[in-house]
Amino acid sequence: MIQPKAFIDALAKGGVDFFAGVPDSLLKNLCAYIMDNVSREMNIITANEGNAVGLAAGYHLATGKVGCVYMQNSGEGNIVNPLLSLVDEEVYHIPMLLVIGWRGEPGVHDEPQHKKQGKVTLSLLETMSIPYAVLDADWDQQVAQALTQIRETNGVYALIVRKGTFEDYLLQQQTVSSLPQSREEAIKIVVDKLREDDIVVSTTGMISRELFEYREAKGQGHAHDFLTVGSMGHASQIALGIALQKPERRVFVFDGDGALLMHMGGMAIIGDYCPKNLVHIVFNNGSHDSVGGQPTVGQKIDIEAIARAVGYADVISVDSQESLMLAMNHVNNAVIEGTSIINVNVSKGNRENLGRPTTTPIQNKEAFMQNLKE
Ligand SMILES: Cc1ncc(C[n+]2csc(CCOP(=O)(O)OP(=O)(O)O)c2C)c(N)n1
Repeated sequence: MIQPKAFIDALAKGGVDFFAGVPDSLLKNLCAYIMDNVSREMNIITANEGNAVGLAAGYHLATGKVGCVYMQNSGEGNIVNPLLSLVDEEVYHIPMLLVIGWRGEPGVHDEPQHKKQGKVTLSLLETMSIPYAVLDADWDQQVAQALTQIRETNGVYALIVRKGTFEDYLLQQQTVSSLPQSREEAIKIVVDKLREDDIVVSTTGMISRELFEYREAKGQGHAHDFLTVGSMGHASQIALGIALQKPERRVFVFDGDGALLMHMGGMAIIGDYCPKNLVHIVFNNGSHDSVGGQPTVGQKIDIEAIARAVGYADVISVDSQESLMLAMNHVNNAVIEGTSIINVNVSKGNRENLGRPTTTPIQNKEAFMQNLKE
């Protein structure tokens, strides 16, 4: 296993000390070490992985130096466009190091949303003519070789990180939240206030897992919920797609702040169409809780003001169980001529023994579509 410190020191020795990226569970220890030991100016947690490529490109333009982009392989799709139309040698030819967590590696058990991405992770890089190495015991030589190749070719190089590659490192800069409710408690309050025929589109990570477990505990089945297990940041648009076709059904989005930020432009499209059967709920813990708790700007920005500015009809922000109940009563009883949003500030963290959905994505989709027909 590699010590995060030794890895970052090896990069620094090779002149790489600027980082941008979206955290990943396989890179949790590495990301935590970077958070604690690299200044805010030199480590930028971006809204999505494509933005991280943009930042590393800007860093190179300003300094002539090579930046490092860290990410989960789920984010490969988000980097394809800036890699091919900005960074590529046939365009601006900008050097960059990618560090990519390999979820869904063939032969290693993982969740369904990672399987296909895991299979094509390396071949996608090959298609983009990006050389790579899968880190192993000779990691220090691999890092040196990667940096030499980047220097010699002025190109991009990817280091692929398998599960269990990095030694543990515990984030020192833990932000302690004083908010009185957890995300799971907030989810329960909202679910308890839903009507029989309301449906939910929930986002990637623990939000979907907590929703699944609560439905299980209540014996309600799962046909009301579309669990967006992958495709981070797109749940609100899936919900918009449904809401516009099924105006007689109320559609609730259970979003995360990280997911909301990742593709925030979607809010403006919701605001423009503004269906009154859509309710956007953001469980805002100011962090990427599902992959290690690294901070987002979720609790620094005014989500209410943004929603209002892009045209949401009803905007509420709450930070206690009581105010969430009142907000749900309002959404249930008031006449609102458009889409509502409730920003629910919650504390970080989750239950240790939180399970995962036991239904497959296809079973989930079929039951959900059947429910929508009824
Ligand atoms: C495109 C993409 N990038 C990164 C990930 C890894 N990932 C899964 S959940 C998650 C954090 C989600 O944060 P948020 O939406 O705030 O929800 P929370 O986990 O805090 O409840 C990340 C980064 C992913 N699944 N897809």
